[in-house]
Amino acid sequence: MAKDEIYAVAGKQTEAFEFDDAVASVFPDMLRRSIPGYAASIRGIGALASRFVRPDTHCYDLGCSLGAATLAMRRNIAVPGCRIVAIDNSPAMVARCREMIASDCNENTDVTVVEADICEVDITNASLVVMNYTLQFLPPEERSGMLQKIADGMNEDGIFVLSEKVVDDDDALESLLVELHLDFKRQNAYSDLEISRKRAALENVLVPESASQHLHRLREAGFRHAGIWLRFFNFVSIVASK
Ligand code: GEK
Repeated sequence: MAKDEIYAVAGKQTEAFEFDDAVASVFPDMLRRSIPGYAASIRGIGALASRFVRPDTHCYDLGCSLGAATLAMRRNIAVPGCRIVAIDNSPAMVARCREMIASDCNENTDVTVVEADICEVDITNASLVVMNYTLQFLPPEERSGMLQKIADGMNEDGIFVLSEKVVDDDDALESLLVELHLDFKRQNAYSDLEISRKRAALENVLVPESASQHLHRLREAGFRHAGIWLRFFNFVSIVASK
């Protein structure tokens, strides 16, 4: 797995973060070392796929990157006639995702990888929709419309997985969670310089909200049941159903 050294070298830190070829080429290492609970989120998505995906329905991986969640779904879908639609608007991610899917030997479920803005795609007949750490990259004013579209396109017994970096409503807890996340990155061999350069690059690109804001917005979109099923420091994953 190629090592993420993007912010170890001078130069990049003056540009806003982008999902370009340099990021795509080190992405698995970047996520493993940056997102507490990432591996658990992927495992959980697999478990939810085996439980919730119904025959002849669609599954969506919105902001699929290299397709980790898509592959977890595919390995765990036990029913026929389904299609996974994996969508990302980064050409570098989509190209590599297509390679990952092509080299996957489990072909039980069809996968279509689409290069598109998730705000522009239709969601229909969905039994599972996954947004694993992607809503945080949409402008806040577009988030309610996105969730409404997901709710409208989901079947009554379907499930939505929303994973996000969050901020805490309590200032003291927020400071603690930020410190714990910094320690997590240091333990994963990111230097303080790399951490501060990446934080500057993500400013106004990744805009986190509180878990309570997400839960409120989900209820407004028509998800009557919504709650946190996974949390590690300031990263949460929520499941929601209608
Ligand atoms: C995983 N889910 O491995 N339309 C389409 N894609 C977008 C958009 C948009 N409007 N905005 C951002 N993206 C993955 C990890 S990464 C999370 C998701 C992270 C894409 C962007 O190109 C990137 O590939 C992904 O969302 C976010 O489970 O890097 O923290």
